[in-house]
Amino acid sequence: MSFKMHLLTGRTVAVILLVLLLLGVLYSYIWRHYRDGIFGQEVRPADGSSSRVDFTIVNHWFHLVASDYLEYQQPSIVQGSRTDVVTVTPWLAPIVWEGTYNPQLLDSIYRPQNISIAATVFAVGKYTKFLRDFLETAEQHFFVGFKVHVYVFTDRPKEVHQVKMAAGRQLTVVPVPGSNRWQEISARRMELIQTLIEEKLQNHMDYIFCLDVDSKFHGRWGTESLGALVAVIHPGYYKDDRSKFPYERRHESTAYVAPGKGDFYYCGGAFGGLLQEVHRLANTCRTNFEADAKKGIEAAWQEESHLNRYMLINKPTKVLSPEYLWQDFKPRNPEVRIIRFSGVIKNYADIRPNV
Ligand code: 5GW
Ligand code: MN
Repeated sequence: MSFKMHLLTGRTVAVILLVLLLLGVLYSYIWRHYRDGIFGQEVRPADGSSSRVDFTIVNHWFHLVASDYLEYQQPSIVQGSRTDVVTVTPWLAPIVWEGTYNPQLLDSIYRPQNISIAATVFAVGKYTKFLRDFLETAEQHFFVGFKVHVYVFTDRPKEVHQVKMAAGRQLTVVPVPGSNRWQEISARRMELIQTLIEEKLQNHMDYIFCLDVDSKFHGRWGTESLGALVAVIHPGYYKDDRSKFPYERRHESTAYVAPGKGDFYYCGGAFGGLLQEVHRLANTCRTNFEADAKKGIEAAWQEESHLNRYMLINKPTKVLSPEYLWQDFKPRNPEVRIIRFSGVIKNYADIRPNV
């Protein structure tokens, strides 16, 4: 007894405390790096500047829990439900076509996760006239039964029609300055998406979709479209050889795509995914757009060209078929069994500013 007491006095106690302190510091240091290594995502802009954006851990995406009670048709492993179209990319991302998925099964997986989806839409100048149809049809078809937050960016907030929205769904109007130059509107779109994610959505929403306003929903657009990085195949080029894609072809542009390269031609009018993925995309496209502008270059199809360049290098993890952005003036092709979202026919002279 007296021997132990002797050991635990004076210098010994100090040494033990010091060792414990060191162990504590070491432990928290290791734990932090371990955690960051697994979940952390540093998003560096393309120009290599040091801004850092942290996103909360998104677990649900990696773990799909189905209900034990739902009964559904057995999926076949030898007989594809669609044989008239390609349903997977060479990098093994699904290409979503009607008939390839079970909406009830998908919804039953995602509903308990209580996911939230942000949607951005720009209505600058006379484009506000498209808002009402866009918003009303979104209520009927876009992620029905899920938490949806629509952000309308406009220079005419008074013209935003009050649309009755279901519980759990809301609309926020974000005032932006007007502009007569499409180039400016286009460039600002990516910047505003980036800032919205950084300032408003981070840690609140899971997914984001960025959509053109001159369009309407006609059919379901839901959980089947979820993915880390989601692109939509442009309805105008999906049967064409890549040499016909209207990529930016000048070397000087950061959107340049070499002849003989390219997977699909994607729409600038609809893209999305997880917040951190879309943040990275918006940041990169904006930076590249600005680098081009400094050299006096404007890519062939503005941000659509930059988006296509981005998606060539950063492969989308889910690809949506042209069902997800058709054009009203185009007759429906037989492989397109349903049109879910489609650009309306517009009178350009009537709506676009004189440039
Ligand atoms: C578009 C073209 C030239 C000049 C201005 C515009 C423009 C686009 C505008 O004045 N206001 C506006 O809000 N936009 C936004 O950009 C809309 O959300 C629009 O849907 C999107 C893309 O422009 P679009 O739809 O005219 O392009 P396309 O290729 O779908 O015809
Ligand atoms: Mn459009």
